[in-house]
Amino acid sequence: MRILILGGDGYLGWATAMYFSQRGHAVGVVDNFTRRAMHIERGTDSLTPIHSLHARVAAWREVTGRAIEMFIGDIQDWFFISKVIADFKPDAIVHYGEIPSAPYSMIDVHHAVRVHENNVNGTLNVLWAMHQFAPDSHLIKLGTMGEYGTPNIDIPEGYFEIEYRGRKDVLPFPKQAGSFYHLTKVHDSNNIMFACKIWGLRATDLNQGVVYGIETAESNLDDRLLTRFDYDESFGTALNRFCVQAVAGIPLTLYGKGQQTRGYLNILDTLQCVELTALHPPQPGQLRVFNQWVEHFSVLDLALHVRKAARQVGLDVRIAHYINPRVEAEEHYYNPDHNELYGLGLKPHLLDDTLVEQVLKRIIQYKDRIIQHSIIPRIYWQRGGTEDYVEIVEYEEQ
Ligand code: NAD
Ligand code: USQ
Repeated sequence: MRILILGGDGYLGWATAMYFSQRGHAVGVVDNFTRRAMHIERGTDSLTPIHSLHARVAAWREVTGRAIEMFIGDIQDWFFISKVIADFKPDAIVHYGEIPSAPYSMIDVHHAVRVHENNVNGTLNVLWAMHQFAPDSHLIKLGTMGEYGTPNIDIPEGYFEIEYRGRKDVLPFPKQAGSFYHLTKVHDSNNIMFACKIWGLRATDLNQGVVYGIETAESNLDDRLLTRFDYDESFGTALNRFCVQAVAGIPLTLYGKGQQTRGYLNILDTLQCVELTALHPPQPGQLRVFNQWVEHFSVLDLALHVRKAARQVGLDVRIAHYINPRVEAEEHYYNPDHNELYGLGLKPHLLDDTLVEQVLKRIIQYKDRIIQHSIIPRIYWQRGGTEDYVEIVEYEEQ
């Protein structure tokens, strides 16, 4: 297949590019390095020392003999992205090319608007370019489980049957996103659904949970091929942050009561899920929605798993409860479906099998690069936030 990866310099995008290339697909990557620029803006950096995209593509060719084509430019630039899609003629477009951070989108009006413009306008460009130049291509769009929020009922995969005032219909499940970033994904989903309906495009919205992990089989071939790994308050996700905090000797930053529950998956399973999706495209005019996660944990569960794993490598971990910098339900019902990708053949990796060898040991390798000041949360969803933690709790061994 010809696979175009938007956001191919990012955490998931670079890993995906190598994964498909290694399996013999023709791979192109698009990026404008906006993520690298945001790290400069925030004074933070990837834990892993990532090379430039050009150097990684050259190293990939040297190590495997395989080529990855690069297109450097902004997805918001219609002339750029429409030409790339017209010239590359992709069978599938894997769209990771958005700003992925909830806290970053909540800094102030400028950041909220920037994230909206980048994500919503970029995806609109991609849809129009597909309509005009690649109408048979399959859009594999990274959405998020956070589009649904935390309703007090089960969460289906995108659609549900509802009976109202004596009539029935199958409708999109209601969205209750928890940040301006998560809302961009809701807007994207609506735009994609409309484009499939009117133009007959085919698309899969992957409502992904929180990803963790560093290593993939391809990045393990050579350290020049490592993907980025973030742990700062804006771009680090919960589990990756906790693992770095464990190594840095900083009490784990649990927000609020720690009962917030989310679906999690290893980066290795992101790769599998995207591959399974690409190999099984939907019909023209169809927008499928898959919930892409493997195990769900409360944030406190996660912290306890990290503490247990850290003990195996001789680290003593403490757990701190912070006043929650976000506005979110700290205790809630959570029961989302995730059957579709399993039905296609997903063989999941589990947290306890991967935490020590594939995550903690790699972090220890790069512990001298940890930027301590980037860890404590300082972006507040509403006024009156504080960076002090409330208490350190000595939880019993499970
Ligand atoms: P990332 O920031 O590491 O990668 C995104 C890449 O897209 C970056 O390299 C960035 O420079 C590029 N990009 C952004 N806007 C662009 C534009 N306008 N033009 C060209 N390139 C652009 O993020 P990630 O963690 O790899 O996430 C990838 C996607 O998956 C995102 O859409 C994110 O919302 C989604 N997602 C991520 C997670 C997670 O836990 N990492 C979970 C669910 C969904
Ligand atoms: N949390 C803590 N301590 C921390 C960081 C986070 O307790 O130090 C809590 C948060 O309050 C939240 C939960 O952990 O309740 C998850 O937070 P996160 O930062 O790991 O995840 P989130 O902000 O939701 O965003 C991440 C990715 C985003 C993706 C989303 C999937 O950055 O791109 O869309 O995960 S999901 O959470 O399913 O919406």
